[in-house]
Amino acid sequence: MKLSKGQMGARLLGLAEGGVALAASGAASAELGQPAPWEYRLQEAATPVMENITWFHNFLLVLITVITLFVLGLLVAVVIKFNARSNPIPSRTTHNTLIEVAWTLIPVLILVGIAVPSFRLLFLELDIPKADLTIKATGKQWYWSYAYPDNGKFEFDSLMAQDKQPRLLGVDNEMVVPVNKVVRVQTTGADVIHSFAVPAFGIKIDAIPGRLNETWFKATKTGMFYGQCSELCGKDHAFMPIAVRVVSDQEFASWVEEAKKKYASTPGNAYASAAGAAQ
Ligand SMILES: [Cu+2]
Repeated sequence: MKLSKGQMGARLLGLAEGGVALAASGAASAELGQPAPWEYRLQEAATPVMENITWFHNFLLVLITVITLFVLGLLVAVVIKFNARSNPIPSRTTHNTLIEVAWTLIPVLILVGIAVPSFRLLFLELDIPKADLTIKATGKQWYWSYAYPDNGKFEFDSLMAQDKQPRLLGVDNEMVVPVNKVVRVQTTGADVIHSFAVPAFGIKIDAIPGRLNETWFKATKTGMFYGQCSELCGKDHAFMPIAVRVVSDQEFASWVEEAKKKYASTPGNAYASAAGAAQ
């Protein structure tokens, strides 16, 4: 197929417009706490940690873009100005103290500039503030179990629900937490290594058999937030979603009352029955 210049231009313009429209609609249809079609950015932050991660990501993106363009500019200048044709008699300079000090010091300063916010973020993630409640998430082949030791010591299983939306992320029993409260999440694995990850909260932590890991989040928005096991843990690895419902304090309190009754008699609820026996 042969295209005239005008047709070609129109086609390219059309493609560009389509791209812009796609990007705009992608941003518009992006729902809080879950992936969106054609999404290329991080999910919208729902915790202070994720806000920090997003800021750091954007900061680094700007920095590496500027550095890459600068290096590209230098390369282009060298290619154009110093090739054999335009520069037949090359300079014999081998030393320039000012430039050598500059190209040592400036990268060091850039790295320090990256290290400061990087360590601040690391400490924010690892220093768990005084927790309002603790939830223990146990990874199993291939679903999650959530225990609430501070709220009546019940435990329940959370399995992917085929009939629920979003597809492959909906579960039968969601983890429920109160908004604006520090939730400490302890993770372990019952069989193999799993990993507890919720993108909008900025958390991802391994769930390892025989070991208790912990992380935390403080959701500042209510709604549904979805994640996934992020460790290759067997054939149904892709089908053990994590769904967290963030609700108000009153809603959480009434959910706890309901959950205590609903899950008290769950057969095989080893955690609750062991806790009951110990009392
Ligand atoms: Cu897993």
